[in-house]
Amino acid sequence: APEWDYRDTNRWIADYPTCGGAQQSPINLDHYNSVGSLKPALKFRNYAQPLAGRLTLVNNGHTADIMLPETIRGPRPTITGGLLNGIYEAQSVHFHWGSPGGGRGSEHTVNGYRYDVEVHIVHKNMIYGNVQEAMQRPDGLAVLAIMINIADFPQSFYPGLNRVFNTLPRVRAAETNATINSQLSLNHFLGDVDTRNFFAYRGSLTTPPCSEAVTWHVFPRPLLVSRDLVIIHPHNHICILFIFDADCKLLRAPTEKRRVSME
Ligand code: BO1
Ligand code: ZN
Repeated sequence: APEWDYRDTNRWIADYPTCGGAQQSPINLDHYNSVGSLKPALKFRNYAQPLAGRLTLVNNGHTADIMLPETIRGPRPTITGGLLNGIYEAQSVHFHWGSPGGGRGSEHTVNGYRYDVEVHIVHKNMIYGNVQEAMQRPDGLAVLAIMINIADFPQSFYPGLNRVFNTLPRVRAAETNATINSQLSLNHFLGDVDTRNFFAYRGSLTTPPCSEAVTWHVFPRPLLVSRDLVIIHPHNHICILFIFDADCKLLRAPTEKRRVSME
């Protein structure tokens, strides 16, 4: 059995005391309770760099995770700016989504609104040696959250996201892997999201150990993708799918809300 799951998130605190902390993510990002402040734009370096010949999509029992290989040819993709001090290197990409009939799947909400899918690009502060070490530091990690909604009339086509979603059926079972045989760059996960518009706040990992080590940048303007892009796993009862319930929301109440607008 996995060490934790989404069915009883109230138990997280018992096994991971940090999940009861005061700066827990996700939160509802509320314009009304946010503070607008001028911040430098987020800067993306090497986001167009091909990640590798092939990428491995892993069902780790909680999510579908893409670890970026250590042996990336060329320099590592990084981000700076926004609420960040320093340079943060991309480590992994994963997804949060809902179950059919079970509601939408984003973790963060904006003015109480939940999106269909939330993509997380996890970055590590360059000054720390690895993710485990960075997780112990308040400035250790930076996660970008890209929202996706299913739309009947999508505005754009996202071939990179398409290839990832098309691979999901091959990792239905926990602890299985599949190879994505195409050249992807991190730009494929950003799509054409408006990165000038973001909420930024200091919070935590959204799952155990819930370390309060994450500076979040959440882009509220969703990518619109076509239904057939994501409904390729119609009766998925595997553990990588989850729904947030009321208890979960209560448990992980908002603690800090700050809106940073670049406009
Ligand atoms: S999230 O972005 O807040 N949903 C999030 C939640 C948990 C993790 C990462 C991001 N966990 C950590 C694992 C590490 C792993 C790292 C990078 O993810 O605890 O073992 O190296 O994927
Ligand atoms: Zn996540």
